[in-house]
Amino acid sequence: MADKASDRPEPTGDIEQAKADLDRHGFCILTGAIPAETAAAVQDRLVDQAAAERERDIDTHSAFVEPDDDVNQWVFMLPNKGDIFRELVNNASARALVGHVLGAEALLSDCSAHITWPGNKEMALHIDQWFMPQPIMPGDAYTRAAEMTRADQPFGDPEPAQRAINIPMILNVFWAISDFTVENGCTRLMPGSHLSGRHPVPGQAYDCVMAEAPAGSIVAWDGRTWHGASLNTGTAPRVGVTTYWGAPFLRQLMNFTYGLKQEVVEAFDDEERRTHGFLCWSSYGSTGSAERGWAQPGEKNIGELSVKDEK
Ligand SMILES: O=C(O)CCC(=O)C(=O)O
Repeated sequence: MADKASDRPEPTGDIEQAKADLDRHGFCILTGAIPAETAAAVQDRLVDQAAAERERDIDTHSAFVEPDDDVNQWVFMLPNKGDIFRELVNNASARALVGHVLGAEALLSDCSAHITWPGNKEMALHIDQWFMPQPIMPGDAYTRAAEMTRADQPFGDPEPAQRAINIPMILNVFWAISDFTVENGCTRLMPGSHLSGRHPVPGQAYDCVMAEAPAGSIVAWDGRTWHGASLNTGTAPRVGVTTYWGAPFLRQLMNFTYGLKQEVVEAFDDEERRTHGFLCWSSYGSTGSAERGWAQPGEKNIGELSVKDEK
């Protein structure tokens, strides 16, 4: 039997190894995905943006994953906040991992920064696709799909399930923009937990792997993998960016079609417009025609008409 402590993914520069790590362990650490200069440019933009949002008292936090923690800062909707973030979304290695786990028609669901500051609270371990209904046997009771809550889950141990489990619906391609270290609170993850079909028991300690990674790396995890940000016991902020991808029929975490600035969308090529949700998928995301086509803002869509109206 494999030694559990050593049965974990090591940082790798090899994309095929990273894909194999995702399959086996539920996460991977891919080094050198962007050059150090790009990571530094992203960091500069983010530090400035985050400081400006704090200065204006419009800084944002995540009550869902970090209740009562005003130290950690989330900078949401990054495509509106700098062209440089497109490099993370369009990155070829990131897209290869997304294609491997989710397939070619995945959508970008979120692109936001998580800056963990010294003095933060530890984020609880969780899975990203908490909303997925559990597989059932005919006649079993179930939680209604439109009434899921984060508390409404099967909690348990991270061992492989002996029953059917869900497939991955989310891939979180999380970017180490600063170096990720144990001291500054890098993401911790539980190898193999993606195959358990369970959620971590709240408050229980697990033998997680600390995903130490140099700036410019991707730490990517399957939507079923147990993970969370850790305590920053250092002196400088840890800067991470989530580019979080999902199946094309899932509602996106960020409502890009409504919230993106017009000039941002105008600068996108067709593939970027598709990944942000502007292309209708099998009639999902449609804005007037059930056929596959581009979403249109309300003022361009057919409104109330009558044959009595002038044509
Ligand atoms: O900031 C981190 O290390 C983890 C963030 C996280 O848990 C998430 O984006 O779901």
